[in-house]
Amino acid sequence: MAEPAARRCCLGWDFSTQQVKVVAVDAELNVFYEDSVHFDRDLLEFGTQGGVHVHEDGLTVTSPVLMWVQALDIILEKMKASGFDFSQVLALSGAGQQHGSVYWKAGASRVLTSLLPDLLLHEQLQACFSITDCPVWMDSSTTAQCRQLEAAVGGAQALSGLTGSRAYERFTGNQIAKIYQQKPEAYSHTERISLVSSFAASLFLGSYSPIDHSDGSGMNLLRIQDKVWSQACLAACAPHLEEKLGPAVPSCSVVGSISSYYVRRYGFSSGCKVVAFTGDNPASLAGMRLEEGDIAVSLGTSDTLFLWLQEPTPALEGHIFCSPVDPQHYMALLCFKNGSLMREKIRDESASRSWGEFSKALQSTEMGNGGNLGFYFDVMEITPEIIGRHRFTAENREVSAFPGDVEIRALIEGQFMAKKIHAEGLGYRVMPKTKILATGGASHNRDILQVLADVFGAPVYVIDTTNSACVGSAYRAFHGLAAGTGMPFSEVVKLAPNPRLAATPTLGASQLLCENFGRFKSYAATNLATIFSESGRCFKSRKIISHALFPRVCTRSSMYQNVASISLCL
Ligand code: XUL
Repeated sequence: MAEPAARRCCLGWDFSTQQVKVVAVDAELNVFYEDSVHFDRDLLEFGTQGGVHVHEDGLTVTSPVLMWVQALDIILEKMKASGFDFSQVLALSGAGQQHGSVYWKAGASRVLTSLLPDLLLHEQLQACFSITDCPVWMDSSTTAQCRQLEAAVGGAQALSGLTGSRAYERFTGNQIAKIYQQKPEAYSHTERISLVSSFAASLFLGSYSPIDHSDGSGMNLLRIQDKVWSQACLAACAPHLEEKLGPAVPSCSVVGSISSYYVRRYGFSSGCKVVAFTGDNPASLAGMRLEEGDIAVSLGTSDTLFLWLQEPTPALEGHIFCSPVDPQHYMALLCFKNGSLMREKIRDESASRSWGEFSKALQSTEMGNGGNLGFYFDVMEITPEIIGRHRFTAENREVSAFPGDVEIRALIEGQFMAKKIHAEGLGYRVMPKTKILATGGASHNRDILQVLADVFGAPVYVIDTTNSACVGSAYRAFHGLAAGTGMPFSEVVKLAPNPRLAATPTLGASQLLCENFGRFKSYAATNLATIFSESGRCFKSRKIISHALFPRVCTRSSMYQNVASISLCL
């Protein structure tokens, strides 16, 4: 699909878990070139599955750093062979899978700054890493380090208030702490620690790129309010960490010009700017062109929400990151495990395995579902940590089944009400100009989107996000170029194709759903309170994570008893 015409453009890169991708976007914001290198398929010698190695303990997950370097070599050579005109690239930026970390060995900086254009990158960087298998976001082996970090700063909520998230195993500070504790030699021989994003930017710069504020928020180390490293968190993770991390910079910073290596080997212009790389989720937010008050909902295997926030209230669930496109604002990320798989199960059970029947059920039932509410978590949910199916009638009676069409509406209304509750818990408020951008498998079902519009009281648009991190990176490169002029990101991307309107809220929906919403919240709160008081099991207080998000604890005893049987797997 290459079109070797001389088109001024920006490149957007994505160093994701399974592949490296690139797109070229011209000044009218048309994507005119795409390419990718798939780790499992194109770099067989590294023997990864899904781009990673899962270690014997089942918890440790790493990727070889040289595989990422070699993927960049391959893709650049492919572009060159296709006649891609690198001299037209004004700027580039990129995204990396979040939380993963790269450990540059003492002396690596010298190699980076003197790359020889006759050799490939991986031939020159072989000996530049003190850790060759990098921990990635799928790693969950650092529970001990998480507890240490939370204890050091006064608990999970205190850490969340500082850094935007309670301690998560995959977050980089905890990964660094594990490396320091288990491989102290390697740690002491490390001169610089990068995120996957800033590592990739460093390859283009030919020197160490700073970490940007948005991806830096996924480390449990950056104070998201004043955007400086937290000395308390640094000290709790490892010694001399600040000097190994280097500074953190605003996400729209130009971090330098491209290394002469790329000018001489590939014909880039020496004026080509490198704009700070960021995490894949922040880059996707840019690719979807989220604006103040907007929400993006990805309805996939699991459901993910991105929110644009002005005044975040960090909680024990979900993550707050600095915004990648507006230094004053924030984004939130919420992940719900019971997404499409749950919808498919209920479709199979209650709609004869047919999406058509599923839609008919939504059309034939009233908004508000006659007061019937349902919670459906067949796999252990993460937001909050809960499992089980529970159904309540309008009279607050728990029942073991609903008629099929009621079941279907209870599932969909329940899934979206839960999202709204958690979004509000992080400080999100629907604004008159709010748009909901839906993507993923279930975004093809208009009736599901109608419920989404009704629950949130905002119009729903459908957007294709296949390349959103890559395209968002190219948009961010244009934004970085314009940063000196103070032009807002929304202005930079105004020519990009508009999403398609799919559903508008039904008149009166929000009033009708309001009561259900309150009851839904109460059930969730009561549920946790009940389990807390009635179970003989031992709970860690941080596990009662929904309390902050479900503040309206219901005191009506009938309702209290109704939920006593809800099984929380803690
Ligand atoms: C976000 C996260 C994942 C990775 C995937 O917190 O861990 O979405 O960014 O690449």
